[in-house]
Amino acid sequence: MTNNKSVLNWINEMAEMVNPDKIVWIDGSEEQTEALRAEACKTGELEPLNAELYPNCYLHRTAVNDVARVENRTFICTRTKEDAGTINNWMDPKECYDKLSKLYKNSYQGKTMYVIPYSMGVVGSDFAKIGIELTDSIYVVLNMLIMTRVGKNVIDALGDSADFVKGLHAVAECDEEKRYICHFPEDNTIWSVNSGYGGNVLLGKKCFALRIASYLGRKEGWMAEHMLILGLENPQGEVKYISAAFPSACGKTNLAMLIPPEIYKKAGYKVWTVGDDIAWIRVGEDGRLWAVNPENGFFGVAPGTNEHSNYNALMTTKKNCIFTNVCHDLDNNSVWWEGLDNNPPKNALNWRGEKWDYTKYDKADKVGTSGAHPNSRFTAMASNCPCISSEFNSLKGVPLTAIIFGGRRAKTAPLVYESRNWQHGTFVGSIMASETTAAAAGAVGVVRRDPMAMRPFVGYDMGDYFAHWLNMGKKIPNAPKIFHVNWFRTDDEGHFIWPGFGDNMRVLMWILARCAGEVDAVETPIGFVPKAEDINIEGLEDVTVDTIRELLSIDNASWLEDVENIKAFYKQIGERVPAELYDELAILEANLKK
Ligand code: SAT
Ligand code: MN
Repeated sequence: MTNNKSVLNWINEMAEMVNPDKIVWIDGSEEQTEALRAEACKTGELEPLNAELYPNCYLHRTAVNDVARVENRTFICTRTKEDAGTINNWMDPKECYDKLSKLYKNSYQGKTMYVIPYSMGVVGSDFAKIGIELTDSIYVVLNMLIMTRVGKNVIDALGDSADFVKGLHAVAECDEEKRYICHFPEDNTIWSVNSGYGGNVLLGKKCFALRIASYLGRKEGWMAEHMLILGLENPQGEVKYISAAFPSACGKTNLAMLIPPEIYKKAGYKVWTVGDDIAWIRVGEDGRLWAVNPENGFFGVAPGTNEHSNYNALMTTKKNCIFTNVCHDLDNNSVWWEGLDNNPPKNALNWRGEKWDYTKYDKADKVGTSGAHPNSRFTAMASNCPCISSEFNSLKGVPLTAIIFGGRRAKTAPLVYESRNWQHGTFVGSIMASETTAAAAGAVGVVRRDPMAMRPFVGYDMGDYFAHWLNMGKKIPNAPKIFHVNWFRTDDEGHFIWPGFGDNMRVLMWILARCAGEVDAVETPIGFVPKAEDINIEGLEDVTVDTIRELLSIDNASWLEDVENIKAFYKQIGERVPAELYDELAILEANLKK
C-alpha cells in the first residue's frame, strides 16, 4: 500500500516482536469491511442483529473484566517524570518499552496483524493528523472504520512523511493485571496491551486525539479538548457554535444532539451536531477560535438513551452500528438497555452473555443485575445522525461563540454562571469537579476534581496545561466567553431539580444572549449568574421562577469548603500551577468571605 520507509520499517519492527501469521492492510473499502464483518461473525466476535430492525448492526461483548477505561493503568511516558506531571501515572519510556515488549512478544501468533491507516480530521485538511494503528482485533478494526477516516487516501496524504502517530494494540491474553495503556508523546507513540475495550484500544480517540494531541497542541499552539461542539440556528438562519466540556458519561452526546423544546422548535430554532466528545481548536485569521471534531462517529453511552432523552442518537444507531455490552433480546434478535423503554425483554442475555431475569434488577447493583452494562456503548456513524451539521466535514471548522464547562454536582455549582474574562474562565475550568461515572473503572458517585474534563486525558503536566490555556487567551483577540453549567443539582430527596435534556437549550439561549450583549446578569462571588426571570421557563411544568432562583443560588459555606479542596488539588498538581490561577483563587475566597 505504501513505499513510505518510516511506516514500513516501523511495521516490520513491530511485526518481529508480536509475530503475526500475516499482515493485512485496511483500505476502507466496503468489500474488505464486509469480509471482516463476516469473519468476526464466524468467530463469534460479533453477532449479527435482526437485519430488518437493525440493518448491518452487530453485538459485541468484551471480557467481563474489561468494560471501561482503566485510568490506574494508563501512563504518560515522558523522559522526565516532571513533564508528565503529578496527576498522570508516569513510567520511564525505556522501562515501559522493555516491560511491554515482553507482553507483546509473540502475542499475535496464529493471528493477523491489521494495519489501520487513519486520519483524525478530514483527510488532508490543515487540522488533520494521521495515525496508524496495528491491532490483532477485528472488533477494533470495525470500530476504527466507524470512528475515524480510514483508507488508502490517508496513506496517500501521508506520502513519505514520518509524521504519524504509531499505535500498537494487542488484546493478547486480556489479563487485567498486565493491562497497560501507555503514551510516549515525545515519540508520537501509543502502546496498548491486554484490553479490548473502547477507549483503551480505539487509539485514535482518547489516546491520540486527546493525550498525544494535547501534547502536540501545546507545542504547536492549538488545543485538543474533551468537548462536544454544537451549532444553534436561530429563525433567521444564523448559526452560533458552542463547545462544551463535561466528564465522560455526563451527557455530552445528549447536549450535542439536543432537540429544542416546543416553544423554540415552533419559532424555528434548530440544533446541529458537529461533535460529541473531542474538539481540536485553533485561532483563525479573524482572531476567533475555530473548532473541528476530529472523529467520524460516536462512541456513545447506551443506557438512558431513548426516544425522549436523545431521539437523534437513537436514530443514529438504527443501522451500521456496533453495540458493545448491551442486553441481547433473543426473541427478535435485537438489543436493549436500561432506560430504552419500560419493556425489558423476557427472553434475553445480559451484557455478560448469561440468561437474564429482568425482575431481579436492583438499582443498587447495576453491574451485577442489569441487562446492559452501565458503560455499554454504541459505535455509530456520524453521517447517520439526523441532526449532523452541514459543517461536519468543513476544512476550517466552526467559529466558537461560547465555551461551556460542566460537571455533575448534586450541590454547590449553580445551573449556570459566566466567567468574567478568559483568565477567570480558565480558572473556572481548572476547578471543575464532578461525581464519577461508570465510564472509568473505580467507584461511582465520588466527587473528584476534573479540570476541563481533561484529568484523565492531558498528555503532560496539568499545571503546564493551565498555563497553555492562559497563553492561548493572549492569542485570541475575539475570544469566546466562558461559562459553567450544572444540570445535575438535586433537592433534599436526591431528585434532579432541573429537567435537563432538551430543556438545557433554555440555558444555552441565555448564554448566547450574554455573548450578544442582549441580557443583563447579576454579579456574585463566583461570576455572573442570570436574573432568575431571564431563564425562559415557558411550557415547563413543575419549574417556576422560584425553582430557577434555587438552581442559581450560591451557598457561600459550601463554596468555601470547595476553596479548601481546590487549594489541596492545586497543591497536588504542584509547582507549575500558574500564579494567575492562584490570584483567581484568592479573589474567589475574598469574594466569598465579603
Ligand atoms: O472509553 S472511551 O474513552 O472511549 C469513552 C469515554 O470514557 O468517554
Ligand atoms: Mn469522552
